[in-house]
Amino acid sequence: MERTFAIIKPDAVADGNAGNILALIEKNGFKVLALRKQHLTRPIAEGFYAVHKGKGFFEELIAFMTEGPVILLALEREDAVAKWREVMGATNPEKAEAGTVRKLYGANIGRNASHGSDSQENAAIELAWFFRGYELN
Ligand code: RTP
Ligand code: MG
Repeated sequence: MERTFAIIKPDAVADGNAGNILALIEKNGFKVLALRKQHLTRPIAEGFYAVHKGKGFFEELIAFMTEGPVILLALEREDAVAKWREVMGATNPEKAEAGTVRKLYGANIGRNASHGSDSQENAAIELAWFFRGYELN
């Protein structure tokens, strides 16, 4: 079994799409190990997205991720990292496959409804950034 880290981003939470996204997560065979609603502060969001610091979209990304509450998720499944990125679809909703989270609920490349770790290594780092070990069971 593999774990990944997911975020239902502020746009999707504000639009009332969190339940639909959770249903899609369960329909695709993920076990929700941990779940928490949280309004990210700037230091937490900047730490989480530190890899993007210096890029043109960084400020816009931090403003977006801190504009309202998100839902943080620890997910488990076989091949969880790749499978969750498949269920989310491409970063740009316009390029995402039909039926994916971003196609269904994303507005544009910035406001794209969800996050997913891009490797097993980053999944472990991101899970540890947001959850305590005892929460992951
Ligand atoms: P994520 O990390 O959120 O799962 O998304 P990703 O791997 O598909 O995309 P990544 O390149 O890591 O970008 C992180 C997030 O930054 C925003 N973004 N905006 N305006 C832009 O050109 C732009 N590019 C990226 C998106 O919210 C993206 O998910
Ligand atoms: Mg990424």
